[in-house]
Formats: sequence, structure tokens, C-alpha cells
Amino acid sequence: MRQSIPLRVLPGGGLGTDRPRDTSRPIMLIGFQHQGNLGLGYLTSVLRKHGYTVQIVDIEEDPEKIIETALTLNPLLIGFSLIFQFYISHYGVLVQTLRDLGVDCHPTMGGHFPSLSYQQTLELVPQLDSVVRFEGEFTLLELADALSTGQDWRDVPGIAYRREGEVTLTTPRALVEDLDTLPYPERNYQPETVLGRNIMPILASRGCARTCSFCSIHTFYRAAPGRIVRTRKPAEVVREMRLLHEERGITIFLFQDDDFPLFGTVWRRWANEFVDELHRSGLPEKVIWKMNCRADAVDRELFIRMRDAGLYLVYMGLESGSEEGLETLHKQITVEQNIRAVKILKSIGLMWEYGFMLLDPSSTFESIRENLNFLRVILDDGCLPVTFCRMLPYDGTPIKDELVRTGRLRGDVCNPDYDFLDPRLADFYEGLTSMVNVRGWIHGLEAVTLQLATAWHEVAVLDRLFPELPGMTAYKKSLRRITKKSNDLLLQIVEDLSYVFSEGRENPWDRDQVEKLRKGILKSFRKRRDEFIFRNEAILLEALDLDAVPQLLPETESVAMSA
Ligand code: B12
Ligand code: SF4
Repeated sequence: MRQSIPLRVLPGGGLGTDRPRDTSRPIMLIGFQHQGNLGLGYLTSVLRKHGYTVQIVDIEEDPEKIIETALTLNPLLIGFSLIFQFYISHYGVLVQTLRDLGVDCHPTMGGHFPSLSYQQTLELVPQLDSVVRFEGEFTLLELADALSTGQDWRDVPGIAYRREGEVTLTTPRALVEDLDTLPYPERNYQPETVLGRNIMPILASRGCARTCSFCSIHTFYRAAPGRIVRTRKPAEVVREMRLLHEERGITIFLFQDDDFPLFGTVWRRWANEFVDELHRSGLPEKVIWKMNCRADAVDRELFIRMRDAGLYLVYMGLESGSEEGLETLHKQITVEQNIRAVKILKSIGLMWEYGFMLLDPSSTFESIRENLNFLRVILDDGCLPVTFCRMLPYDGTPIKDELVRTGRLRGDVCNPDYDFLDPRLADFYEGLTSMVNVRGWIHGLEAVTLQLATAWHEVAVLDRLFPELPGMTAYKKSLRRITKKSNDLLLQIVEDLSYVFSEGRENPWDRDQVEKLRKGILKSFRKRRDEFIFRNEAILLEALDLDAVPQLLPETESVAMSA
């Protein structure tokens, strides 16, 4: 067991970014780049705007290549972005190796986990010189300014560091008040695509006003001074979309806001203005967009307006189909509201996706069966594949604190876990994961659920961004049939297993048989999907050719610097 480091709070130093700077040495930022990392993008664009050269490196790259880049660059500072808590040991090994090989710079780390669990971060990665807490744009800039000119960096607001063996905090830095004062995030990478259409992440707001117990987002934004939720001006968001469309040929935008501004009078007005701006810009005929929201924000009239302005996909964290589960997760929503939201979206022809936790710390066999029935209700027509996970108690979440208080927290930082109230549930979960091979069915790249969800996403894009394809109605019908077959099977297996472990019933399934069924579904799905896409290849390629926009990807592209 590690000793925790005693804590001391220092008064903060200067607040602004008016320090002298020497931008001759570059800055290296390392983080998870898949689907485009907006945090690193904003940090980079702010540093570049102030004259620094920045190199972003993907943490998924071969560590040897990362080390080679660091040795060649000789950066002033390396900033590690930890957005997923379970990556911390991976980062720890990398920082240690960089130090051992004599990379002479200031290593720092930012993100939710380092911000909220800064002491633990400095213990787990002792080679770090500092941790940047909360939104990092101006703290990182000031840190770089201080380091580059040999000033004392220890008075920069918004950091944690070790001083004579104690962890010391400077004054916390306030959240960025006006998000539109930030330059647009750096996006100097090839966008991901769906059927050749380019995708980019984007933000309309930061922060979340809700307080779900399993989530650290609200804790992160509440722990820093400043307004918790900040929205950008609708016209500014649309301007960024227009530039990305015109200069990079982006036609699919993924809004990564924690909770897209929709709920309540003020944000509803924001959403309506955003729709008006989109229409004024002429974008709805050319681009489509996805956003994340809660089920209680789904309103028929507003969603029809947004659909007609390009909204093509709505992600909702439904999370539970049992009232007790929703209460434990502090969703402040009812099962009925979840079902109502799904019904509205189906009735207005909007594609949706959902997050769902089959198991949480309050689970019982009854609540699991309630959850299965809820999934049957919302997915009965085979509109989407069944997906679920087990709630994990991340740092900074109220539910983790509660599990600590009741002595039920287990595992470690990389694999946080907990004891169920009914110990038989642990056996059930183990039995379930070994029987349906969750990686093969739900989470892995080859998983049935993931493949079917990708196919449904393709359908949503085909419907909105391509000419009508011959055979589309029949294709959707067969996709529904295959999805329903897969859903029925998976739900039945989970339900049967729940009785095996709760009532000692005989297990009607064996692993090989389940695996054979899974592979059969996957095979018939792939055959049907590939046949359909290849048959329409010429039409798809022609549509892509017609809409093609030259890709502008210079070193510091105009979109990144144009704000
Ligand atoms: C987009 C996103 C993704 C994208 C990732 C895209 C990418 N490359 O960044 C995708 C879809 C791939 C993804 C996947 C997953 N995600 Co996700 N995701 C998000 C989401 C919604 C937005 C991230 C974002 O863009 N934020 C906006 C930017 C501007 O903010 P930021 O990242 O916080 O960065 C700021 C500060 O934190 C700080 N900062 C950050 N890094 C650094 C570094 C330095 C050096 C400094 C100085 C400052 C600094 O400054 C930045 C600018 O102000 C977050 C929720 C959230 N609000 O963060 C969840 C979130 C990060 N995801 C989460 C999870 C759990 C997952 C999955 C495990 C889900 C799953 N079950 O599969 C997977 C994991 C993927 C994997 N590797 O295995 C959790 C992480 C929980 C945790 N504590 O670990 C979050 C917090 C959601 C939640 N409510 O709990 N995700
Ligand atoms: S889960 Fe979503 S709605 Fe709930 S607090 Fe987190 S970001 Fe907000």
C-alpha cells in the first residue's frame, strides 16, 4: 500500500498570460487520438497562437517511436493527456522510460483523473514534475512561458506539484468564461470516414449541470471556480462547421458536449438559435450532425426542427431500465421518461444510440431481469443491437465515494471494481462474460453488437448524405431481422443465466454452441451488408466524387488558426 503524500495549499501567483516567453523549444503533447482529441486540439491551438511549435503524438503509437520523437524534438515540456483513468499505468511506464533515457524537459499531465486525484497521480507517476488541473489551455501556456524563460513555474495557478515531499496546490484556475475567445482546436490529422464521408468532433459547450453518481464530469467542472456550463455562440459554432466543411470537406459532425444544450428555457432557446443559424448558413443540405443528450431533453417539436437542420443521430445515456437502478445512478429520470424519449425519436424517424449499464452496485437478479425487459421494449423492432456494460466506479464520482464508505470498493485505479450486495451476482457476471464472450459479442472490434451498430450508423448516413439507393428498404428490413435475431438470442442467454445463478436452474447453454450461433449471425450479417454496399458501389462513388472538396492540410491550417 502506498503512503499518501501530505497536502499543502499555496497562495496563487499571477493570473494572466502576460509573462515573457521564449518559443524556441517545441512542446510535445501525448494523448489518445482516435476519433480526434479535442482537449489536445484546444491546448495546441492556444500554444500555437502564442508562438510555440507543438507536436501531438498518439499514445497508441509504438512506445519506441514516441521515445524517438521525444529524443529528436528535445521539447521544453511534454504534456500527457489522461482522459481514460485506466491508461495511467501505461503513461507511468512511458514517463519513466523518457526520464531514464535522459529526455530533459518538464513532464506534466492533465485530464479529469489528474485534476481530481492529483495526489494519486503524482504518487503513481512520480517522474511527473507537475499536474495541470481542470481546463488546461492557459495553465499550460503560462507553465511553458515560465519554463522557457527560467522563471519560477511553481507559482503558476492551476497546478499541483511536489515540494519538499509534500503535494502543493497553487490557486485553482477558473474555467474559461467565454469559449469563443479560444482559437478553434487544432485538427491537423486525416479525418475518420463513414462510406467516404469525413467526420470531425466539435464542441458547442463545456460542462454539465446534472449530477449522475457514476460520472466525474460534473465533479470536474464543479471543483474549479467559474460557471459550470458554458455555451458557445450558435453563430460561432456554425462558422466553425462551415469552415471545416469548405476547407476540409467535413460532412459529419460529432458534437462531443457532455450534455448538448437543450434542456430548460435558456438552453432550448440556444438550440433554436443554433437551428436558425444552420439554416441561414445553408449547411443543412450539406452536412449532418450527432449530439449527446439525456432522455428528459427529448422534445418532439424541437427534435423535428433539429432533424430538419441536419441532426441525424442522438446518443442518450439511458443507463438503466429499473427505477432503483436509475435512483442509484442518480439519473433523476424515470423508466417511463426513457421509454418516452425512444418512442418520440422513432416516431420522427431519428436514429439514436444509447448507453446502458446492466449491472450497478444496487443490482439484484430482479433488477437485471427488469433491465432485460426494458431492452426488449425499446429494441423489439430490431432497430438497434443490444448493448450493455457494468458500471465502473471511476475516481471523482459520488458512487465511488459511497462504495469506499460502505467498504465495498475493490480493484485498483486501472481496474476499479466493487462487491455486489448479493454475492451470487459476481458468479453470474463471471458466468455471463465467459459464456457470451463479451468481447466477441459486445465490446471488441469484431463484436456482433459493434458491427451491427456500425451498419445502422451507415444506414443513417446513407439516408441523409447519399442519393436514394435501390434496394434500401429491403436492406433495412433484413438488417432489422438480423439485429432482432441477435438481440433475442443475447437477451435470452442473459436471462437464462440469471436463473442459473439465482435459482440453481440447469444451464441450457454451452459456450461452443453460443459461439457458433454468434458466428452464424455475424456471417449472415456481413454477407448481406457487403452485397448491398458493393451492388451500389458506383452510385456511392459518384456521389462522393460530386461532393469532393480538396483537403487543406498545411502545417498550421487556416481552420485551426482562424478564430
Ligand atoms: C469524445 C470522448 C470519447 C472519444 C475519444 C476521442 C478522443 N480521442 O479524445 C471516444 C468515443 C473514442 C471515447 C471512448 C471511450 N470513452 Co470517452 N469520452 C469522450 C468525451 C465525451 C469528450 C472528451 C472531450 O473531447 N472533451 C472536451 C475537451 C475539450 O475536454 P478534456 O478532454 O477534458 O480536456 C481539457 C482538460 O481535461 C485538460 N486536459 C486534458 N488533457 C490534458 C493534458 C495536458 C498536458 C493539460 C495541460 C491539460 C489537459 O485541458 C483540456 C482543455 O481544456 C468524454 C467526456 C468529457 N467531458 O471529457 C468521455 C470520457 C472521457 N470517456 C469515458 C469512457 C469511460 C470511455 C470508454 C471507456 C467508453 C466505453 N465503455 O467504451 C471508451 C474508451 C476508449 C478506449 N481507449 O478504450 C469517460 C472516462 C472516465 C474515466 N474517468 O476514465 C468519460 C470522462 C465520460 C464519462 N462521463 O465518464 N470517448
Ligand atoms: S452522465 Fe452525462 S448527464 Fe450525467 S452528469 Fe455525466 S455528463 Fe452529465
